[in-house]
Amino acid sequence: EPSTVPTPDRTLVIVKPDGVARGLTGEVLRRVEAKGYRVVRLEMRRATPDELARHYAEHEGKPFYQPLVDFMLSGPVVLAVVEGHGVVPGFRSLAGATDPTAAAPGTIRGDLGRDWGLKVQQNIVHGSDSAESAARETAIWFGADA
Ligand code: RTP
Ligand code: MG
Repeated sequence: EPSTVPTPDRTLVIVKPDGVARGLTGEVLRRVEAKGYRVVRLEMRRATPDELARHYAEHEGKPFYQPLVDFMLSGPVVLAVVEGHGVVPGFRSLAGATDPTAAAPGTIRGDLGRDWGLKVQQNIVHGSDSAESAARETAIWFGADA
């Protein structure tokens, strides 16, 4: 990032339990760094039910909500704060469509994901959908000072 950019944008990336279990953490971070974005915080741990209730509050009541929470509790996740101008839509482009069957080849989900016939789409990564979501989610996972 050129030092003339005063406040680079930030997004919250999560390598979901399927991505971690399949050994794709390095591949996801490689794509993020190869694109030119910078990983500024990185942590592997298990999510808690409280963190997931807050993170996925917008989906509460939807049919995939409980399967989604159970999936996200099924193993460790890797949390990354990623920085760079335009990184919020930029990482969404790298990730590809939510449904890995529909996601274009060249994207993380399109290249590495598939339909496993489960109640919830296991699609390797999460990326914040707006700057406001990124700030909210970063505070959930890393605290207000992140
Ligand atoms: P994400 O939040 O994980 O970056 O993905 P997204 O914006 O593309 O998708 P969103 O609509 O926010 O949904 C959150 C996650 O829920 C799972 N999902 N499964 N019908 C289904 O099986 C279904 N719909 C959503 C996916 O893991 C999705 O990423
Ligand atoms: Mg989303």
